[in-house]
Amino acid sequence: MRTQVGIVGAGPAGLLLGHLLHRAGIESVVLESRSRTHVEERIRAGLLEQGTVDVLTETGVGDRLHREGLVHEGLELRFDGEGHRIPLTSLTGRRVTIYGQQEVLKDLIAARLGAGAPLQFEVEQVALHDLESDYPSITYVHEGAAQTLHCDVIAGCDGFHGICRESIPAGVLRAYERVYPFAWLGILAAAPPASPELIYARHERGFALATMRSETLSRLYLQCRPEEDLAAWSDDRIWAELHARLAHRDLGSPVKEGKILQRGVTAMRSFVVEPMRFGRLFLAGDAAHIVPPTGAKGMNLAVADIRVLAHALQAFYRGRGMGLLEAYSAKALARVWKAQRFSWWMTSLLHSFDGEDPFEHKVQVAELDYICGSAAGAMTLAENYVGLPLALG
Ligand code: RFL
Ligand code: PHB
Repeated sequence: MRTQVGIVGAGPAGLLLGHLLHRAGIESVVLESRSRTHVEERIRAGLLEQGTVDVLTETGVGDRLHREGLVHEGLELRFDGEGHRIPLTSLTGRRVTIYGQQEVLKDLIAARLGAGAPLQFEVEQVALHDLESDYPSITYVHEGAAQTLHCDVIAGCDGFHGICRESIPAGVLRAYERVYPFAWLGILAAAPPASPELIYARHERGFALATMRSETLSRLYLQCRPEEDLAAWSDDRIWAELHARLAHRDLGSPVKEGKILQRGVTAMRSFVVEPMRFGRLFLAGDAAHIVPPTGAKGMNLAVADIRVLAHALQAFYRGRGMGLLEAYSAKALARVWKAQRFSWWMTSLLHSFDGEDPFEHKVQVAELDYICGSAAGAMTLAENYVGLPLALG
């Protein structure tokens, strides 16, 4: 088999790349190791920057997102028992939208299969070859048959645990990493949101976040230990902890209880590899970088990488040479590092580290107070949260 671009992974990065290339008349094959049901039901990110919404809308996959997504113009920071609103839209002119990552994936999968473009689920033993030549290839097994896919370029969109990054010889990449001494316990509950806007709470007992998926579905997170045993968390314990951490001093807890539909623990890590390229292999999204979820940047960064990569691939196929592909890694990394910085900063601002150090607590609260009390402080948070501009160049 032959195609122009071989795409490994059908997450937001791989599926969006396939979609943008298809619209530009460039052929691709998307290979995914999991089943379609698994990909469409895996609950992960939920908050889309305006730039992410814009690219989905402009390329014809935004209809359901506009019908079902919840548009937000602000968020709340809660600390020392009080709430402070950051008016994102009046500060930046931009808005964010709550729409589950798996819903974005359903829309992209439907568009791709509707267009008859190749997307294979449940592929096994994926391996990359001849990355330093002009004729790279991907071998894999699908429905019991061994396959070879010859391509011009390979896009490594297979997430943090994928094989693409690992296929690059030792010594080529430099990795930068920070592992945090905590994790998030997340639940999805059949309950109305705690509040119409997200609440990010800093509390002595640990961070908590109240977000949502719809008017009747809440998504709630609690800071916990990295090795946390879910079995130790009864429903009652989860709700009690959410009430305690999200409570307002005078108004009490805004959290509304409901049946817990799903629960899980997510490790927290910052990770970047440089460069995001080896020969004809280009890494994008979580395959190249991970952020802690506090800044809601992971999926949005994957989308931004893909916009840069798709633009460079179009230039390549229009006969403009390798110039923009050569520049891809540096261009993507400039934005990646700003999102890394923001995610690390939001994480440091809102979590408790190593029990409760009273000095650290005071400094965190002073910084939160500054952000909420100063136009410059609020703007710093707002412009990063809604997403920094992306120039394709
Ligand atoms: P993905 O989504 O991990 O997709 C990679 C795909 O590749 C497949 N795969 C392979 N396919 C073929 N061959 C192989 N050898 C393969 N190995 C793996 C996998 O099955 C998968 O389908 O990476 P991608 O596309 O780069 O997208 C990244 C995002 O998924 C991720 O950054 C976000 O989910 C992070 N994230 C958030 N991001 C946001 O922008 N906003 C948020 O509000 C937000 N909240 C979150 C999050 C992540 C979370 N978790 C669970 C990690 C909240 C949580 C709790
Ligand atoms: C979510 O809705 O799942 C979500 C929102 C904001 C975050 C992280 C997760 O910072």
